[in-house]
This record gives sequence, C-alpha cells and structure tokens, in this order.
Amino acid sequence: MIPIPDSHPRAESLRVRERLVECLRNGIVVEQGLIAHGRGEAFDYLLGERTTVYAREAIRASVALLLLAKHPVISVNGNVACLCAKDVVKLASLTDAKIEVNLFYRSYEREKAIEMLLKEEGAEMVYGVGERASMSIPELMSERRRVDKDGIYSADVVLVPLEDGDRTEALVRMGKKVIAVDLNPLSRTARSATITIVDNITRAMPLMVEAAKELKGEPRDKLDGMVRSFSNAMNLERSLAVIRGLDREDAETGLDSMDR
Ligand code: PTJ
Repeated sequence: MIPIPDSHPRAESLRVRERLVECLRNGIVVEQGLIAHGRGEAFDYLLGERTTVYAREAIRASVALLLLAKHPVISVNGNVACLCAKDVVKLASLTDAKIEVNLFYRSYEREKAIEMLLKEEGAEMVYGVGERASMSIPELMSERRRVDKDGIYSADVVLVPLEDGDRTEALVRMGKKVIAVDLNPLSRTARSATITIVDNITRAMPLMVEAAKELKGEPRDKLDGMVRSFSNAMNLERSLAVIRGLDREDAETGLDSMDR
C-alpha cells in the first residue's frame, strides 16, 4: 500500500482504492468490483463526496424498516465485505438481521474468504455459504439467484448494498422490501428498490449504525410513520437535482462539512 498524505485533497478516496486493490489480491473482491467502484466514484464526485440531506432521510427510513422487519437480512458481496465488514456486523447486531454472502461472480473460495472476514469482525453466523445457498430466486439467471433458505429466501426485508437491477426487481416480485445503497440514482436497482440510499457505502454504513443505535428504542408506530412518509421516487429526484446542481436546500444545510 502506498503512503497517502492526509493533506492530499483526494486522500480518503485514494485510501478506499488502495483497500479495494488489497481485497482484490486477497480474493475478496473481483476485478469487475474495481470497475463498479469506478462508476460509483464518478457519481460520488458529482454529489460532492458527501452525504446529502436526502441520503440521510433514506438512511433513517431504511433503519426504521430494518427495525420493523420480522426477518431482516443484510446481503454482502465482495466490495461490501471489503469496505465495511465491521459496520455490517454492527448493523446486523443492532437490528437483529442475518448476514448472507451473495455473489454475482460466485466461487466457493470467495464465499469462504468473505465469511472469514465477517467472522473476524465479530459475525457469529454467516448464511449463504456453499451448500447453504440451495434455494433459487425465481426468474433470475445470474449466480445471485442462489440464496439461503433461512436467509434471503425467507426474509421480509433485505438490505442489498451495491446490487444489480435484476435481483432487486426479482426480490421485489417475491414480495420483499428491498433497501439499496447505490451512488447512481438512475440505476435500475435505485429505481426498483423500496428505499434507495444514494450515498457511498463507506459513509452510509457507519451512519446506518448510528441511526440504528438512536432508533432502536423508538415505538413501532413512530418507525412505521418514518417508513410511510418516505417516497423513494421523490428522494431519487432530489438526489438527481443535487447532482445537476439544481438543489440549493441540500447545499445550504452545511450538515456534512460539520458531521464528517
Ligand atoms: O462481489 P460480487 O461477485 O457480487 O460482484 C460485485 C460487483 C460490484 C462487481 C457486482 O455487484 C456488479 O457488477 O455491480 P454493478 O452492477 O456494476 O453495480 C454496482 C453499482 O454500485 C453501480 O451502480 C455503482 O454506481 C454502485 N457503486 C459502486 N461503488 C459504490 C457504489 N454505490 C455506493 N457506494 C460505493 N462505494
């Protein structure tokens, strides 16, 4: 890993790249994961590399939905494991969610490497590894169709950071509520999820953990109100307006420069 001086204007972004390259070398991330991250970076640049007020609204509604769920599951792929394994474990513990490995470029070796990383960070049980992923999501052709009977298959709410559109649509068709984290507000995933957080997972996941700590003790009707009053279509339009430089409300809050 090359030393990155704190004074570098893109220091954080460069550190994340280094981490992904390290994860490519140790078998967690696939080459395509670096390309996917590059696409995400481009949108992040346009968003100002900060969490917008709209992403914060989506984060709170998502955490409320996870806390209300009977069988919540957090789906983990290579990039997510690499960039936020610790926060995945924390969020799962706070919301009583299961953790399932689900890969687009599936291999048993990667599943085991990701399982081991999650366990190093404190996960007790990791679903979806090897023979456990014996059920199929109907009408889905990719390797992502294979899911765990006791995990995603029987979940009512699934958090799918960095997802592909096909599976999001298929999960919604199965009657599940889907929470996506995607920097691209135009993606099919973003458009078809129940709630989309348009933010970098490296910022969104720690904020979800904080929101879960805060909302955990709240009454169900309050959480329910937060979910009901959230409109994904409107939130995406607002995120898009930020990208297009048309949104003053977000720019004027100054929240992010204080919070980070
Ligand atoms: O580990 P695997 O085998 O499951 O493969 C994982 C990748 C990411 C390669 C696979 O899911 C894939 O090909 O993803 P896509 O279809 O390219 O979608 C990635 C989406 O995530 C794009 O819309 C990006 O804008 C977005 N994205 C990338 N990096 C980030 C991100 N969104 C939030 N935070 C990021 N850091």
